[in-house]
Amino acid sequence: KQFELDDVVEKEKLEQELEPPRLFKVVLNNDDYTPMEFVVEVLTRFFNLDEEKATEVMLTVHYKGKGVCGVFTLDIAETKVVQVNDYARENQHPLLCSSEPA
Ligand code: NFA
Repeated sequence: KQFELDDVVEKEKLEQELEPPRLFKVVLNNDDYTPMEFVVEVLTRFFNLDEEKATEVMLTVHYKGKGVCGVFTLDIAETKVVQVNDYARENQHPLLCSSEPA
C-alpha cells in the first residue's frame, strides 16, 4: 500500500511539472435533414446536457451553422466525434460532428 501511495505522489509531482493538456471543442454542424428532436437526443445522450441546454445548443447549430457540444482532451474529443457520427449513421441521419482546437 505504501508503494501505491508513493506512486500516486510521484505521478502528481510529475503532472505539476507538465503543461496543461490541450483542449478540443467538439462541434455539431447544421444540415437540412436531421430532425431537431434527434439532435437534442444526441446532446443529452453523449454530452450529458439537460433538455433545456441541449435545446439551446441545437438551436445555435440550426441558426448559426455550428455549435459547441463540449470541450475535452484530444482522446475524449475523438471518441465523442466517432460515437456521435456512428450513432447518426445508424439512424440514417446526415448529422456531422467534428472537433477543433479550443
Ligand atoms: N436544421 C435541421 C432541421 O431544420 C435541425 C438541425 C439542428 C440539424 C442542428 C443538425 C443540427 N431539421
